[in-house]
Amino acid sequence: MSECTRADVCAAAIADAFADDGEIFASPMGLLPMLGVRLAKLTANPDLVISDGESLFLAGVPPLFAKADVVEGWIPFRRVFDVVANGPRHVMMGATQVDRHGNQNISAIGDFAKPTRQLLGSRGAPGNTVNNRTSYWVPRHSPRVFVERVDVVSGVGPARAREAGPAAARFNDIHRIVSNLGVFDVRGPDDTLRLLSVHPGVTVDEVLEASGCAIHVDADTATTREPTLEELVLIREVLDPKGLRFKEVPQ
Ligand code: F8G
Repeated sequence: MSECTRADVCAAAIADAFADDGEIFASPMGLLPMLGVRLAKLTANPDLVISDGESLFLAGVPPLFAKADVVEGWIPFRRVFDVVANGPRHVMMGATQVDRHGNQNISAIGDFAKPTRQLLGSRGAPGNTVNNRTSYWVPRHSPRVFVERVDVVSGVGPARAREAGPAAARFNDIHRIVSNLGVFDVRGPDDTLRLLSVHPGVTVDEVLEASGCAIHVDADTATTREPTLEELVLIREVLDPKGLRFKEVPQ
């Protein structure tokens, strides 16, 4: 088995973000999140409930983008909203920007009155972040993604959720931010970004230089674990034999 790649490390880090969730609905948005969630279901958390991202709960764990062979239930978008409101869900979204208070933006770049770039719109982010455990995946860590203040708040971080009142703060749970350089949470001082681990081969200074905002660093920062041999076999031979993950993390 050849050395593990950064993409493999990211997949295992994302799997770890879902490892302790138990029997809840995992909603991974994007390729590496989908890979990590399926890896978690095949290893640390077999109770995780997964879907094809469109309308079907899956009983098995098919490779990325393969047709589901065993279907367990019906989960079109309108029913996803029922699960969102009810709570037992962990969503991993993308983040065009994320700020040091854990707010996320997938809506627009620039001044709100006249944005320079229109992105996806906030989509499910506001409802997700006040109802469900929410994590973010950032495939290209850079100062324009990790910013002091997001241009538009799509996903709400802990401080803003508290400002909005107890109903918004009660279930706000920004769990992990996994980037191609490291793993973060929002348990730094005053609920700000904290570096939990750097991926193998990455230094803390590299992470800080690649970030446009302050990030809290504990005295001893861990190194993100490498995937086990079992996980590498699952990633390479079962879930992503075509190497689609290298489109997002080309290492
Ligand atoms: C930037 C930056 C930056 C990009 N700073 N500029 C520039 C400055 C870049 C380009 C231009 C475009 C529950 C639920 C839902 C549902 C359920 C309910 C959700 C029903 C489903 C449907 C719904 C939300 C899911 C995500 C988002 C995942 C992404 C990104 C992308 C690419 C990574 C794929 N920092 N960045 N620019 N959605 N997507 O130079 O300029 O902007 O750049 O939960 O929906 O409604 O509710 O982004 O942009 O999680 O993360 O979108 O938009 O394609 O092309 O990179 O080149 O044009 O000059 P992109 P990109 P230029 S949950």
